[in-house]
Amino acid sequence: MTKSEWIPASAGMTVSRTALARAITLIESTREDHQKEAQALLAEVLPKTGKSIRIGITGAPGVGKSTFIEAFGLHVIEKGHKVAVLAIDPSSSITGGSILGDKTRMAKLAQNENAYIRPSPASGSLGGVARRTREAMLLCEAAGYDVIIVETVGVGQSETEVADMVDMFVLLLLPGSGDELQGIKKGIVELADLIIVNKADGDLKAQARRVRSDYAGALKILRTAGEHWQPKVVTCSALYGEGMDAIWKTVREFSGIMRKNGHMENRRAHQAAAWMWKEIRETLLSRFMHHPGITAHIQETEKSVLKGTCPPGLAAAKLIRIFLDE
Ligand SMILES: Nc1nc2c(ncn2[C@@H]2O[C@H](COP(=O)(O)OP(=O)(O)OP(=O)(O)O)[C@@H](O)[C@H]2O)c(=O)[nH]1
Ligand SMILES: [Mg+2]
Repeated sequence: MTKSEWIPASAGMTVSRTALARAITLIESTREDHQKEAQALLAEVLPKTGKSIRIGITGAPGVGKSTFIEAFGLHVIEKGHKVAVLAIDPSSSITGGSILGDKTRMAKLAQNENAYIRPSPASGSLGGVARRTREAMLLCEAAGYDVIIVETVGVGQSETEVADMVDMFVLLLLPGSGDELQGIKKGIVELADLIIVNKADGDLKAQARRVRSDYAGALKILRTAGEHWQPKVVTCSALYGEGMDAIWKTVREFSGIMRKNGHMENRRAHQAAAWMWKEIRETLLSRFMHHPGITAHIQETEKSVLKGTCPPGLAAAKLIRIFLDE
């Protein structure tokens, strides 16, 4: 990846999708030399990042995430924007398949020259997938995409990770009843900045409206007053492309409010700092687990803790001494 591909003077030239794809492949590589190159590239493009709205989308399997992203993405492109879609799926090595289906389900969007869809890596090491997604997001921004959509696929622990890397967290619901019935984990509703009841069409229309007012009521109780943004609940039909304009207006309203007074900047700064600490924790733990002295002693030490013959604190101290070579 050469500098000229990424910093094409100042003439407003855009980075090609091929160059972007290659750059993301580079950051996904676990090879040490690739990682070095990738980090250098990221440092280089950093000044060109941050000018987008980062939207996270979650919802139970089958709720219509892919259908929604296609309809919404095409709508936003029509308004003159460039859309990048990234998937995050820590469990994809187990569930697999999901994104392949997504590429075909988002066929129109995938073909649009103002869209870029990136499938999720097949597997991730310790926190690897989320890390790559964050970095891929920055690369997309540097390449001129100003609407970034991060989708959770599969049923993993990815919801909170996505919420931690985006500006606006969107939860898609079915016109059914109850969080548990919808397969939504505890605490996710509280994280949402926008709830969309999808499939508000045909026979389901009335029920969708009911669900909307139920959640609107629930959110009033959940979220405290005085926050910068009061979460909204809307209905849409991704299949028929209904409600996209209202949703895009809501996204713009959110973005406007959050940018005012630096709320968004502040949130991103905290996300970046948290990301750094996460990297430190994960890198240290990974080094620890691969340390020859640790691999030689970890099992017997853990056994002695399990048996109760060694206190956990002492066991940890011993292992850490080995790791630090003291
Ligand atoms: N009636 C109706 N059906 C919809 C709507 N949106 C999606 N569907 C249908 O719901 C099914 C699932 O849609 P997807 O977009 O694949 O859902 P998803 O959430 O991406 O599913 P996973 O990726 O498997 O988690 C498909 O058969 C869609 O055609 C809608 O607005 N109305
Ligand atoms: Mg999907």
